Amino acid sequence: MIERLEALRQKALSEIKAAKDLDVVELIRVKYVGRKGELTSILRDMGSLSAKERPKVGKIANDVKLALINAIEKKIESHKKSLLKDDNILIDYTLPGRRDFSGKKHPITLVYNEIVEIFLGMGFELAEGPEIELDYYNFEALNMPKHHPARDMQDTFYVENDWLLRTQTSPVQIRVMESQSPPVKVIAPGKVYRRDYDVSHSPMFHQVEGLMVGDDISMADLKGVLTLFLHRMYGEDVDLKFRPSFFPFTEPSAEVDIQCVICKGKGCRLCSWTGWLEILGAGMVDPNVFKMVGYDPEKVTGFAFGMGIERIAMLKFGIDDIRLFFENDIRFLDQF
Ligand code: 2U9
Repeated sequence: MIERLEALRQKALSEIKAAKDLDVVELIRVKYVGRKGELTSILRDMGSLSAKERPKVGKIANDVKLALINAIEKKIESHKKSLLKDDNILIDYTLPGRRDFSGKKHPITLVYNEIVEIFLGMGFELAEGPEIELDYYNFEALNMPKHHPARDMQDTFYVENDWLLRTQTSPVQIRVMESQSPPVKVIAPGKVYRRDYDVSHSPMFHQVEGLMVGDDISMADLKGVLTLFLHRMYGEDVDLKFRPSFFPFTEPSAEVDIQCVICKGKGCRLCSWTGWLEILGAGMVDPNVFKMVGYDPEKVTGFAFGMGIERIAMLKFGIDDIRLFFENDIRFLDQF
């Protein structure tokens, strides 16, 4: 019986080796190790062996079976590989393709770019500056001397000594005015930092501020620029309201409201039943700010404005929690 097994091993292995395609390999598998195969029938005959011989023959029979199965698997693998290499025969073109995720721009980037494009279209130039700033540029030069109460309003991240994380992008405009004479017409977009965290505040958020300085720049110019901007952003038909406000760096100052994006002015939870949503702040540059940068407030006038990009985006897309922008949940980001 051992001889029969060895002969079968040799014969089967050489047949496997010579097989030209996978159909032949399958036939060989059935012929030798299938339920009615030659090896199976030899194993069935083991009942006639003596108790002494049975374990020895059984082990050899098992070895032969494993060797054949092994050789068949190897043959199938190498056959598949060679087919793939040769002419891609094994690729089933009818299978649905694997869909890749396509990257998308973050909603804040989309709105950021849109805002910048609108102001570039009105002739503003881009200005940038450091996020770690000197106290002087963030506060002093903007008419907020030490112990000014407005410094408390903007809870600040201090780095060390006079260094801090800017709480607004206004220091950029101070640096621009220090380095060039009027006229000035710039926007300063970028990251700002405040110690605040809830549904409408994030410790890091984005602002776009604007500054236009020259001869005879008036509140009417400010109103014209902001009206054009908000109509481009939210549609020509949206109503606007300019109302008086106060900022240390502008005098007079105004806040601008847009008609509620949800109820269109009728009154709802989002607008606290007023029909209006606060969207940005603005004003005429305070003469003290001009003095700090060496501009003569008797000769030049200018307007400035500031807005939070997250707020602009929340009202544009109807998002009620600022934290969604920073959690990076694909299900949220995929919608834009
Ligand atoms: C210079 C002079 C004046 C920038 C201005 C605002 C009004 C304002 C807020 C909007 C929402 C900040 O992100 S927010 O909380 N900003 O209301 N910003 S005027 O005024 C300047 C800037 C630079 C040299």
